[in-house]
Amino acid sequence: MTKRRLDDLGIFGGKPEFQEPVHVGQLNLPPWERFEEAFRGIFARRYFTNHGPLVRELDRRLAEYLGVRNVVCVTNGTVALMVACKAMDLHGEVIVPSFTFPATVQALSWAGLTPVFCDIDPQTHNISAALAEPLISPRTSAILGVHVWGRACDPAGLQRLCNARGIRLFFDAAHGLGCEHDGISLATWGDLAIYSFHATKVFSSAEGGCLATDDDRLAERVRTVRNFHVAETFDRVPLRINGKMTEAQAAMGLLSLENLDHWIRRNVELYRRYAEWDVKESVGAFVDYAGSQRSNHQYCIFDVDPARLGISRNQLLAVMRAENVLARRYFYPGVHRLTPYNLLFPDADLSLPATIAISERLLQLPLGDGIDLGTVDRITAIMEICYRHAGELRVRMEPTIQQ
Ligand code: T4K
Repeated sequence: MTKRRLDDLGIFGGKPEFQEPVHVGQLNLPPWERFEEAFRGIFARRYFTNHGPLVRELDRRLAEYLGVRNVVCVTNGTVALMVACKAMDLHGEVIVPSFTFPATVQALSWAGLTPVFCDIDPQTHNISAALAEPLISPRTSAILGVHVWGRACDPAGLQRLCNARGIRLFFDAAHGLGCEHDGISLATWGDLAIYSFHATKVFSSAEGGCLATDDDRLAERVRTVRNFHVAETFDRVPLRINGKMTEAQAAMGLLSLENLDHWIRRNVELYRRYAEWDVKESVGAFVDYAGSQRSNHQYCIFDVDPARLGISRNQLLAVMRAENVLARRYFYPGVHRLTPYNLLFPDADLSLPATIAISERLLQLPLGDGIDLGTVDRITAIMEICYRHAGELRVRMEPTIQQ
């Protein structure tokens, strides 16, 4: 039964709206029969890894889908970033947002590079050329832009800046498979882009990722760094790693690609349902994917402004958790506030005001094939109770959860 009053809410002792947890991740599943068939093939061939036929097919099919000359599949998105840094021979400092998943910055640390945190534009949630330019120093070797939520991270502006200053540009497009900017795939900007195929992404190989580039020579270096195997040798490559994707991952990835358009359409449908509620109630908290973007709509983001919604993001989160809706606070509190970066850069807060403000406001709500329109209606019904009874809710939640 739909909840109507504050006392119906789980946080005040009501029965949770959902018996099973409702997750933020996409967790999309290809048809079981097709998966079984693919695995029968792997068993029959007894060929499990080391650039098998399915991985090579996925490389090819993704290159076609993304409109780039080369795709190199790897174990996951984090390894893709680590491989990228070594293949590009980066050194010294790399300018990077703090408003990102920690893996973006940790990959730089693994590669022996120093992150220089750049603030974001509060509208786009991304860094821009204007924000990055003052951070360039003689030690800067690259800018690593992140296409947060799959929204393009000022690619043309950053490209102009990097060309002018003679530094490399690469992108973390972990969220961006299926996204375009001005009709162009995000894969084609910069020297290369990396993607994540984690289970929570719209395109999944359970774990997985890839590097995409139009630069054939860079692609060869990527292939070499990705593989500790000595059969492929090239000139000076700093360090190698085992980042090879398995055949099992590739099987899942190939089936995901077949279903990708369907899953994106599904996300759009669910996203619109959230948005309809947002517009009807004039909450204005919904972060849209308008303009020149084509988006995979993989993240449903509410910008919780307490002045409009009446309660804070953390209060809404606590209400959702009590209903078994496992909403998430990506990317709280900003990587620069996490150890070891808070110890290395104790004054970073001063130069990252938008990062801090945005990280304290956003809440990601469930999307993906595992939920339906009815689930969205039940979630927005909970939000509606919060919105309509915000004053009383604030008082009753004190002093447990404030900010
Ligand atoms: N760059 C950026 C900008 C990224 O966002 C990421 C990863 C990366 C780089 C690195 O890419 P990878 O190395 O991961 O390929 C999740 C994902 O693990 C991570 O891939 C993603 N970004 C990040 C935004 O979200 P967590 O720690 O928040 O996820 P987790 O495990 O808590 O799962 C989310 C929800 O899904 C939970 O409610 C549990 C549920 N779940 C999860 C998995 C894995 C399931 O129900 N089944 C599952 O199999 O990081």
